[in-house]
Amino acid sequence: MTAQLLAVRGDITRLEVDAIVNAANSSLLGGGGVDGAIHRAAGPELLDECRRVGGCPTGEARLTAGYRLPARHVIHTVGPVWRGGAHREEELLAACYCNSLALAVQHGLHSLAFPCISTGIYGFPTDAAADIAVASVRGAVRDTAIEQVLFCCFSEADLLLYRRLLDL
Ligand code: AR6
Repeated sequence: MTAQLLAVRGDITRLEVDAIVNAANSSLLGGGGVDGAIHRAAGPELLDECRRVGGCPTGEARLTAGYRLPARHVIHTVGPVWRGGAHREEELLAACYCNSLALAVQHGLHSLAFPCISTGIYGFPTDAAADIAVASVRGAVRDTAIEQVLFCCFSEADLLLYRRLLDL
């Protein structure tokens, strides 16, 4: 079966999917942006579990429960900080999408939602990031049990970028 890839606009903490992906930092101890929103909505139990996980290197992903979120799980991944493009930023961003999906597959999940990883505080150019996100997800869902992937855009500009890439 081919997975459905969709772009939606809104707050990722409201989505009822098997897992939402968090654009975290390598401490996994919370921060601003989408990370802050996810921790606020999930409640303090999420931070307790993240402390036990003990961090995550850039490009990798870790799974926790979703606690008070409508999503059953959170997949925390750490995007690269944009430093001009010559520091493996593209490869590391692609790894975030691929490793998050691989973790979802390992845990038997079927639906997940991604924010636009690295494009806020970490400064990755939004159009290049969207190209990488869509290409990585298209490749990684092939021959898996993943049924639906939502690209959750916070801005109208991001929504338009993803809609164009997904031919919606
Ligand atoms: N739902 C969906 N998307 C959101 C939400 C939300 N509730 N809030 C923000 N966004 P950012 P990064 C969008 O900065 O660039 C944290 O402090 C936002 O508009 O959250 O990967 C971490 O702890 C943007 O499009 O993540 C790290 O230190 C996208 O989410 C650092 O920020 C990502 O922006 C990670 O920076």
